[in-house]
Amino acid sequence: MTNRLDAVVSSIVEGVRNALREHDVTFEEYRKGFKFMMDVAEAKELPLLMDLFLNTTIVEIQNRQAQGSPSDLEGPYFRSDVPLVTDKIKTMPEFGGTPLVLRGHVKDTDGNPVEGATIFVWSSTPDGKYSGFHDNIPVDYYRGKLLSGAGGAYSVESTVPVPYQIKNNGPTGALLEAMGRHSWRPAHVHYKIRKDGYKDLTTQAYFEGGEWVGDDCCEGKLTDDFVIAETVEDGKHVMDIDFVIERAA
Ligand code: MBD
Ligand code: FE
Repeated sequence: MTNRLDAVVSSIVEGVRNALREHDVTFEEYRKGFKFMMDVAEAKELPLLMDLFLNTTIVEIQNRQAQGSPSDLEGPYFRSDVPLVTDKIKTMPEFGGTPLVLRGHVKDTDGNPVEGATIFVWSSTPDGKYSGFHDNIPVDYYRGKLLSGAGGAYSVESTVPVPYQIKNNGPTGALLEAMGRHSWRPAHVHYKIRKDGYKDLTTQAYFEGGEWVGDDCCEGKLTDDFVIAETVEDGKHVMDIDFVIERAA
């Protein structure tokens, strides 16, 4: 029997060794890299670093086999302890923001509607914060879970999110800066669709033409499936998305 753990870890180590050889990395540089990893651990930025460089690759591998809609990064700000919402997600009037209607359908891979699926949605405030994590914004704002109804339809109103700058005042931000890279993600809406008997679908949607859509620091978007052309109806922006979920094995 092959030892998969040994196979994967050995390949990772060999890949890193080859990178060091390729660039004639010196002992001094090696020590700096070593210190960087210690700093990342101490600043508790390991999840951020993984989102930045490696998580997308796992999503990419997952998407190779997928029959349903493409997955995307979950990111660090999912919360399952959120209220059930029907027509409106709570938003804070003092933040303003443009109304955004999130609507569409949940279907299975045969195109049949899926009713009673739970759709978690979460996105940034109009000033780029996530509730339940930043500035003491309560967790029941700017996020919620809704249920798909007749015909698999869902619809809920929130506000348009903005481009998001990942934490840039720690070692990860310093690395990006030193590499000459930026720390921005395009404006996005997160979704997680959950239904008994089906695989969870965790994904994100973006706005066509939005800043950083083609230059996400986390390289989150793997396909253009959920880069959505916004339409405006009665002064409200609309993000219309049909999700296809796959039966669990
Ligand atoms: C986010 O909001 C996000 O979605 C990801 C993937 C990483 C950092 C912040
Ligand atoms: Fe996010």
